[in-house]
Amino acid sequence: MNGWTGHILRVDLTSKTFKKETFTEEFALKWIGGRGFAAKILYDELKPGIDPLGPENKFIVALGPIAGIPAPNTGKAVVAGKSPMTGGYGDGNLGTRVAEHLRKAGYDALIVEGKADRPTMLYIEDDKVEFLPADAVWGQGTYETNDWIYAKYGKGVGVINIGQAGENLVRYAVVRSLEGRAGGRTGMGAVMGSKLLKAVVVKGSKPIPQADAAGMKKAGHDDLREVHRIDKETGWSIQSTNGVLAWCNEVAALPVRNFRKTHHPDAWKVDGERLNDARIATYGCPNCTMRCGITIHDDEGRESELDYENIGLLGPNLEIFDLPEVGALNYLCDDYGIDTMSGGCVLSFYADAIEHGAATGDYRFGDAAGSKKLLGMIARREGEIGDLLAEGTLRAALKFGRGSEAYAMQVKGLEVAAYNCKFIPGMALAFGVSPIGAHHKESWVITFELKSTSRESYGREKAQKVIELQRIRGGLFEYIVACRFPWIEVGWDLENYPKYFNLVSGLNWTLDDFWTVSDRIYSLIKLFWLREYPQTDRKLDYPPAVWFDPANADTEGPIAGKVLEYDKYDGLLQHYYDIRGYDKRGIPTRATLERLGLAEEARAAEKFGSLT
Ligand code: PTT
Ligand code: SF4
Repeated sequence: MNGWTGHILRVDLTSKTFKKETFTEEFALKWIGGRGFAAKILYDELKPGIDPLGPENKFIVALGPIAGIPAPNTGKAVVAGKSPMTGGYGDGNLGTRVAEHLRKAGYDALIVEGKADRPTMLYIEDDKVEFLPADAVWGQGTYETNDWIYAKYGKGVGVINIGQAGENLVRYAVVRSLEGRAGGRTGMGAVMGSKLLKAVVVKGSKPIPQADAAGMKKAGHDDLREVHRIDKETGWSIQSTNGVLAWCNEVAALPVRNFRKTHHPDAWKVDGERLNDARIATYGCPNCTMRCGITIHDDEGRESELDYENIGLLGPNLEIFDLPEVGALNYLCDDYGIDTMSGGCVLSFYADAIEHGAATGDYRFGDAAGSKKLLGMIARREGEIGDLLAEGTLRAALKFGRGSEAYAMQVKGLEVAAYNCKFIPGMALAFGVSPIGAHHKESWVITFELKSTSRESYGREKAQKVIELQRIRGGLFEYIVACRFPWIEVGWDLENYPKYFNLVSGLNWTLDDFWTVSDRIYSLIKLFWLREYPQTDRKLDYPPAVWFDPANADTEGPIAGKVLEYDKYDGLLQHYYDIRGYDKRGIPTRATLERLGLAEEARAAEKFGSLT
């Protein structure tokens, strides 16, 4: 089967056994790979209601037909499982050499089941699978763990690993890869930790089956050069993702003080220009020629790699405007394996809760030293507060009470990304309907919304655009498995992706064929949620309440006096459901499911919740 190895590696940590399984062409064409494979496997194999941190959960690494093949930005892998943050489907996408090595070992996906009886490192080399003790690095951070692995196997192998946060089941622990970065902010590091799985190391040497290997090689090489040229021409990677910070500040979309404010006069101190000035090195994922990772020295002289999300949520959101201090918080998150985004939101929520009398403590906005200390306590689940904050913002708010849930900045239990949508209805919708909780990865509609439409509008065109972007970002790039930055940041033509897909598979797909797959995967994920939350209703797709609160409106600046309006947001949400073919609760109708080839999956869901 060209385009796929046709095999999945299934590993059981409890019995220390493994199986090489095959999948059919029908499965491949219906789900393509990455998020598609992961969602389908989890839907079929997980019993609803299982504990995401129990041995019944599965940890999946899933690749796509172009993953690992030299072509623009294909060094990415999807990590997935039932999310400890949300209780729904969870995944993330990280740069790692595992993408190439796992495919060269002969697999399109890895499923890890059960729980080891001691800290374990899974070592996969082509057909060989070993369960190796990882006691030597259990309790260590991701940097030391990675060094230990590189010392054993050399730097060329594929590695993913966790830090103390994953080991201690911090619900928003990430999976780390030092060739790339961090992924699975839905708590995939905690899923690994719950299985006592410290690391996965992969080395593969077989060719990846491709219909036109020579054509793909040429296209890949030419295009890598071309993407590099365009990136240099546009100058995007001079500031990389953090180029957006100054704009967010200008348009009142920056998270400041737990999203209470939308801009700050000191924001320039941590903007893209300052980040580039402080640059000491540049990092990139495998197969990337527009390397977006900028590292700086933190306030203790350590190398820390910063992106917009890390800076936005650990900087302005905490009212910390010193880059080396933000760098230190980011370094600690990376080493402990804490998601910087949820970590930043949890800290800002705690400061806000203290300020509003819902919690006690001496932590304040602007307190870099206190933030460092708290991150350590969270990673170790130390003391009552470390243990509670390790549970995430929503669970902490439910404990604090006193109305704090309204300013817990999360949707479905996952903390929001660094876009303050107090008065940005379309982007608020994008967070509301993201299938994994509030994440910008699915639909980054904010630039379209602010540059091409009226900010005031709750019109159908915004719901339509959210869906269009979801099909590309949360769809195509997550199942073909490649980084979306060449397309979104430097204008690399989307048509290139069917081109690569057709070269490796020998098929003749167009972009329209892909959109059906995207919709199918989104609908299946909705069914996953329905099974977990049979009482589900449209409120699950609402952004944080504080964005609707007139008392929280800005008192000056471009959006003074403005907040989101409930009725209008609900109307926008309804447009979204109507276009997608979902019912009033936000669940795909039976007709929609049948149209997408999900009749069987619908029958399985109906045991848990009714369909319309
Ligand atoms: C992603 C999320 C992001 S999204 C960022 S910064 W970003 C944060 N990075 C973290 C980090 O670093 N360390 C840490 N301890 N926690 C972190 N949490 C946050 O995780 C990432 C890039 C970026 S940088 C983005 S937007 C794009 N994301 C892509 C995606 O999701 N899919 C895709 N097909 N291509 C993408 N390209 C870009 O990749 P999650 P990465 Mg990450 C230090 O996975 O769970 O979605 O969290 O993947 O390898 O780090 O690359 O301004
Ligand atoms: Fe990785 Fe950045 Fe390159 Fe994307 S653009 S592959 S995130 S280095």
